[in-house]
Amino acid sequence: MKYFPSIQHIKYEGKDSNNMFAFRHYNPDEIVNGKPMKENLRFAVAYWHTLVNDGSDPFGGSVNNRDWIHNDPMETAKNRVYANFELLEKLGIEYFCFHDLDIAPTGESLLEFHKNIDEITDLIQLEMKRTGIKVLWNTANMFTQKHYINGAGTSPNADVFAIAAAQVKKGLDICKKLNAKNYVFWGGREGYETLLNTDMELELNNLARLYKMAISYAKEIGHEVQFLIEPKPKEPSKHQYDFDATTTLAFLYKYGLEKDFKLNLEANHATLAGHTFEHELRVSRLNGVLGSIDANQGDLLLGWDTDEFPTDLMSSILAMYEIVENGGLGTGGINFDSKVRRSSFEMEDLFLAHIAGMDTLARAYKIAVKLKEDGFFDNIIKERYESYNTGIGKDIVSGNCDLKSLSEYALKLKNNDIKNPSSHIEYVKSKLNDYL
Ligand code: XUL
Ligand code: CO
Repeated sequence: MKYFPSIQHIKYEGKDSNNMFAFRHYNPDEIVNGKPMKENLRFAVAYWHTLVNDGSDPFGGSVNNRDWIHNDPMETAKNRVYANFELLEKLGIEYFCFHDLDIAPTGESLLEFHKNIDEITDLIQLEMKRTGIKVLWNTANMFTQKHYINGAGTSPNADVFAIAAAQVKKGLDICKKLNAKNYVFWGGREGYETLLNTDMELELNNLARLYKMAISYAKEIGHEVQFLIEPKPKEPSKHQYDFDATTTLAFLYKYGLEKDFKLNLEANHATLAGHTFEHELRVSRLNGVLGSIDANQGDLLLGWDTDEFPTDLMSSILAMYEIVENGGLGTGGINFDSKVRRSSFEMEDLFLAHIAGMDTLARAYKIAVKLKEDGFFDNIIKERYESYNTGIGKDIVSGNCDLKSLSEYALKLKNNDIKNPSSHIEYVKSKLNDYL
């Protein structure tokens, strides 16, 4: 069965096209920065938002028209597989990402869940073979089911820790079966409601134990995989342990895991943590852990994760600039952890939303490359820090100074000798706008 019979393969038609079902900026084969755009961007569809989400919110039920829904949950799961591959093929997207719970019904027990996963991943494997489409990453959903009420790896209940471990084991088996190069941990309930009843030390030690078990199991089954942690400060937990990139890095260093993990950064999670997306990407890049990204945007007037398709060009440019500076994302890519708005409930909106996101990021990527080629930020930064290239500045950065020698130098200075040039920040922002 075809789920999108009226939609053909989406083509690049250029910026003047009025065809809603065409790319105006994303040309998959265009060579930019030495590579085709599809390789620079490595777009991926998020199974949970695109195939599973029904448009419900805390105030109203399902609204999305989705022809793949069937009375039998296993039939729905199979239909979704076909819909997924049809959508990706028509959009020309080569990757997708999923949680175990997205692809198969949980049934009455973990055993039944695993059987369902086996059946569905057999089907996925066939479709992957037919189309050449790949899995960017998979993950275990350890937050939806009732037993995860107090977390998974950080649950106070040891049985729950064991169930989480079993889900991660199965997740890595699927990862190997479908040859995914990345495996993600997003711990939505790995956090706490109140410190009054929380053994933070045990919970964090246990989380590290779970991660270490995952590393050794991947080795045991001989699957080379990049582990990724996805930081988020809150929601559903009041406080989530992987709050942001910096907090997650401190955790990784404390437990000696910094070589085994990179980060999967999400735009809306950054803003919930009070950061810009580019801040999270910069921190990760400078620490060598920029692994992959979940592309979306939030609404800064709202305090929750709205997971909107990215359409804000300026913020996308600043994010793409970090990827350019990072020399790409390695085995990672750009996953649309984005959902259509509740009022965009038609099947075809899934196409329009992905096209909007892909066009925005393609445009942003090309501008980011131009900014790099022009030395736009490089020149500003070079000039701003030039006092470290000569004299006392050079001595400081080459490690030739101590407090005594610097004090001797400083005591000879008069206040008027200290020259701080203006940053002309308004001019810089206005010049940056010229790139839009
Ligand atoms: C939730 C979120 C997750 C992760 C994967 O905010 O971003 O969907 O991307 O578990
Ligand atoms: Co995400």
